[in-house]
Parts: sequence; C-alpha cells; structure tokens
Amino acid sequence: MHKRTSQTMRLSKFISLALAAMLASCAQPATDPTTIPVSGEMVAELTSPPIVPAPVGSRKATKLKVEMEIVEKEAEMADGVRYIYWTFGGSVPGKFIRTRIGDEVAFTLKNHPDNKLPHNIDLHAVTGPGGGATSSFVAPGHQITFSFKTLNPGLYVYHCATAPVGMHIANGMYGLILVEPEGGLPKVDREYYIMQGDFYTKGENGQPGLQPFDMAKAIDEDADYVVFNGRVGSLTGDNAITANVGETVRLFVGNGGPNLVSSFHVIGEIFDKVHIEGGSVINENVQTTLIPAGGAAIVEFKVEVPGTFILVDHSIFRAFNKGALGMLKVQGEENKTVYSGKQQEGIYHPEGGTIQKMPGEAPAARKASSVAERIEFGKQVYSKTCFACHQPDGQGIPSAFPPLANSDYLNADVKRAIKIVIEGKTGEIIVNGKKYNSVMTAQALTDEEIANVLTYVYHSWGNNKTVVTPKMVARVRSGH
Ligand code: HEC
Ligand SMILES: [Cu+2]
Repeated sequence: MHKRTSQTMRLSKFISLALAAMLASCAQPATDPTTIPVSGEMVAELTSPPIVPAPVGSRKATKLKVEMEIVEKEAEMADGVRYIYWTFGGSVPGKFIRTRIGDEVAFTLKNHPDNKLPHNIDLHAVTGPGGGATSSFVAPGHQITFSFKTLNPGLYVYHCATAPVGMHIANGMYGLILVEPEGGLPKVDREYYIMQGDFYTKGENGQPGLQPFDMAKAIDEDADYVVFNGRVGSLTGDNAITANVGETVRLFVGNGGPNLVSSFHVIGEIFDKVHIEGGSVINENVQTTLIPAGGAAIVEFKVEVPGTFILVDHSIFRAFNKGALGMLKVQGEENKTVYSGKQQEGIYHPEGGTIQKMPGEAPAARKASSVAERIEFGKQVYSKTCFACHQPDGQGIPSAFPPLANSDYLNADVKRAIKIVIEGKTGEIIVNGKKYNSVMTAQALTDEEIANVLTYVYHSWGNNKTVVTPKMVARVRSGH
C-alpha cells in the first residue's frame, strides 16, 4: 500500500514536471537564437549567380562548413571591354550562401596563391566585430577559418573590407548570405540571385580593351557601368532567367554598390511581396523597391502572363545606357483577361483630327497609292515610333541604338528588317562594324504602317531604296 502510493506519487510528480517543461517550452517566446542547439555538420552548397542553393526546408540548425576561395581574374565587363575582377568564388557577385537561423557557420576563407592582394570578409549576417573582417584578413597563399552563429533571419550582403575598402568592393568583392527562419521561407517555384554593382573604368562606357579601375571616378561616384551580376548582359538574351505562367518567383536581390542605391523594378510586374531591406517586414503590392548600397531585398511575385519582363534599376539611364538591365522570360498560355495585348489603335489627334482604325476593325487607314505617298506616311510613323531610339536623323546612339542611316545590316536583308519591326529584337548584332546588344521592343504596327515606315527608312540617309509593301510584311508575319 505504502509502496504503491509512493510509486503513484512519483509518477504523478514526473508527469507534472514533464507537463511543466512542455508548457514552458511552448510558452517561451521566440527562443533566444544564441541557444539554438546544433546537430551534426554539413558542407554548405555554394552557387554562382543567378542560381541559389536548395532551400533549408525543415532541417535543424547545424554546423555549416563554408569554404570560399578568393579569385582575382580577368573577365568581360561588356562586349570587348575587359576588367580585372576580384571575386569571392570566381563570380560577381560571389557565391550565394544559404543558412538557417541558429546555424554555426565554420567559414574558411582561402586566398589563392596566384592572387596579388590580401583580402578579408565582412558578412552583414555576423554579430561580431567587423562582421568577421577582423578575424579573416588573409594573404595570398593562406587560408583562415572563423566561426559565427546566425542570430537574425534575413538576406545579407557580404563584402571585402580590406583597405582601400571601396576599391575592393568596386572590383566585385561582394555577395549575399541568406539566413532562413525556422522551417524555411515559404515554398516558391523559382528562385534567383541578382546583385547590382557600379563600376569605374579609365575609359568611357564601351571603350574596348582591358580597362583599369579609376579611383577618381569612383570617388566622384561617376559610374561608367551599372550592372546586374557583374557585367553588361549577364541576364539578357540567352542568359535571361525564366519561369512559366502560373509560377511564383522569388528574387534575392542585393546591391554591392560601392556607391549607388538601386531603384529595383521589373517592367510589367508588380511585386506581390517585398521583404523590405531583406528583413522581416513584408510590404505588399510594390512597383519599385529601393535597395541601399550594402543592402538587399527579397522580392516575390506570381507570373500570370507570358512575355519578356525587363529587370531594371529605375534610375533609368543606368538601365539603358550603363547596363543595369536584365530579363525574365515567361512562357505559357496567354491570359487575355489579365493582359489583352493590343486591341485597337488609333491615331490620337488632340486637336480633333480623325481617328484611324486598324484594318480588320474597320476599313483601313489611308492606303498609300504610290511610293511617294508610302514614304510620306512612313515618315509620320517614324517620327512617332522609331525616332526616340534611332534618332530623327537615323544615326542611332553609340552602343545603345544602332543607326538606320546607311545601315549595312538594314540594307542586307529586307525580310529580316520587317521581322525586327514586327517582333522586336534582342541579342548581339553588328551594324556598320559596331556591336549592339540591347532590346528593341516589338512595334505594334499594322502591315501598312510597317511597309510605310520601312520604305521611308530605305529611302532615307543613304539606304538602298527598297520598297516594302504590306504584302511583303504579311508574308513575313505569317512566317514565310
Ligand atoms: C525602344 C527603342 C527602339 C525603338 C522605338 C525602335 N527600335 Fe529599332 N532597334 C532598337 C535596338 C536597341 C536595336 C538593336 C537590337 C539588338 O541589339 O539586338 C534595333 C534594331 C533595329 C534594326 C536592325 C539594326 C539596324 O540598325 O539596321 C532595324 C532595321 C530597326 N531597329 C528598325 C526600327 C524601326 C523601323 C522602328 C520604328 C518602327 C524601330 N526600329 C523602333 C531600338 C528601337
Ligand atoms: Cu578584397
């Protein structure tokens, strides 16, 4: 009897203790991140942009080994323009590091023996002096290891902090480290890594050859190049990032600077969610998000319609003249409710002229009855549609918009020219010996208008006087 009582008592005491412990662990507000236990160890997957490592998912905090090699190397900044980059892991930005809260990161920084300079690393995700910089200074041919615990979830910049700091950053020494919250970020279909940076070269933008760093321009914040992922064209044409209609896309966007802040925008998309400054506050329904130098943002949106969506720094001359332009190509079914495409076009005469209707909708606009008329009507189309880029005199703008004046490219192939006006054009082309690699948007014009404008262009500025007819345009449009 006595024995049984004491057993029961012991058991009930045990149960209440266990309950109390359980309750305490539930009631405990967010665990002190410094006390999150780590189990096991693993080698971190590191990726070069625009790829990101696999999500942490539900894995427990662990000892995460990061091995980063510093590489100084020559690479292309733009077509024909070369630059000596200093890199974390061989790319600009450097390798993406993906951790979760509570991880103990064992960070090994290796400075390749062929390198010329000492470097170090300051990770904004580190709580400690210099963000690791004071412990990580490493000479060529050496390696150092230090360790830190990730205490705050978010997206953080890392960069070299060796004097002159600005120069090390300007040469490409930055990247992103993500600290995921417990349980990981919500699942999305696509994730990409993009980082803006400004570059300062002795020669002006586009001047070919190996370009040295220009300290005076850097101090003046007078950038020759403002680019995503280290070079002009890193995310355009065949390098574009991709998604399918209906998918959710998450962009980890950083800004290495060294000087400029980024007004990050995707033309034709609205950010459903933005983790402002890479932190925990989520803003919704954002058009353009400001990313400070040495800062980041996580941007999420669903793609509802197909097309090419252009990523820019909306300080817009940087996008169209200094390189801060990328592309997200979305494939899939059209959704005419979300976006109709062009339904109707008329000529808008504020002073009260007649509205011209598209053929098919109503009897067409005035049809040219002679070549002279075609040229005259074409000139009107040109001065409304083409001249902003190709310029009123057809001279174009060096390294941005190719000339139509005396253009060997234009004169060589009329079908190709028609196709360009119908479909737009991206990718490298050579016009009169100069390379262009930019974007011409599709021009929403009728066959008649395209015939007119191209006839005008072919009869202007020393071109070969080809006459383009609406029939020719229709044939190209139908794929013949
Ligand atoms: C938004 C700027 C823009 C507009 C507007 C524009 N273009 Fe272009 N165009 C470009 C760019 C940029 C290229 C080069 C594309 C590339 O690099 O692949 C180009 C290339 C061309 C080319 C081939 C290259 C050459 O120089 O011969 C032709 C022809 C052309 N455009 C004609 C036109 C015509 C005609 C119009 C008006 C109906 C027009 N473009 C409107 C930007 C534009
Ligand atoms: Cu450095």
